[in-house]
Amino acid sequence: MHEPGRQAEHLISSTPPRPAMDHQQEDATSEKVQLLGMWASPYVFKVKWALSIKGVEYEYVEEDLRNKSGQLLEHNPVHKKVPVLVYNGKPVAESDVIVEFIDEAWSHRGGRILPEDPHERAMARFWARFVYDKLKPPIWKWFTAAVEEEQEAAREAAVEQLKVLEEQLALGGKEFFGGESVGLVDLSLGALAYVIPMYEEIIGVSLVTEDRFPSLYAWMGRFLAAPPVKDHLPPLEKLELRFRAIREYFLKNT
Ligand SMILES: N[C@@H](CCC(=O)N[C@@H](CS)C(=O)NCC(=O)O)C(=O)O
Repeated sequence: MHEPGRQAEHLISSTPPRPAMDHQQEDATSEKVQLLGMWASPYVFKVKWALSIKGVEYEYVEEDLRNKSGQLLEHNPVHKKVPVLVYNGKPVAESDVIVEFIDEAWSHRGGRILPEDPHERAMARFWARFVYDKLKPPIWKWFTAAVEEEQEAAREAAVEQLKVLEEQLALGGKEFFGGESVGLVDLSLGALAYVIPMYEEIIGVSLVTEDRFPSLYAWMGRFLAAPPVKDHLPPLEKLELRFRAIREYFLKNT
């Protein structure tokens, strides 16, 4: 029998581990880090890139989301979704929460994911949310719309939000939203660097072109080539097949 209240309490009240790098000497053998994920999930990749920035070793556990494991249900009883990071048996769920946990738990190792300055940190969180709240919905709508007018309206809506992001990146004048290296906003936007070209290919319409969005276009290439990212990408051909199937499904069923 599930006891959602008790399980949620377990998730919320778990004592957070000491920052891993509080120890004078790192004892990697005393740390056990597991990541429950799914090969195509952009949320999981966000966490993989964050772990890569910090150089954290971990065991990756692939979940079958149609037949979720007892471990996933136990560790994320509220949402029952991946990713879940399990640090010495203690679970952390929700990718944004996990990324911040990683930045804090291994604060003295690897690059910073969130800026040190509180205002800059707030701004990074703001733009990371912008990506989820304002940018991803019209892009997904553009990809899945079956009716041409709806698809065009979604494309225009996505272009408006992309303009905002383009301006923001150009204003910063840096390689990444996080400055000279990949940070929170880059991680949140990250999967779009390979997803948008796939959508463009499948639909046969371009969205982020070099002439329309020069800064974003250059960022996409830089992000995919960045050291914490380039060796941790999903199998792109398999992913494209999956997206083709998803688009077929929406075309048939809407
Ligand atoms: N807000 C969550 C979203 C995670 C999410 O949607 N995960 C999907 C895979 S991409 C999942 O586990 N879906 C299983 C389900 O909905 O049952 C996060 O940021 O971690």
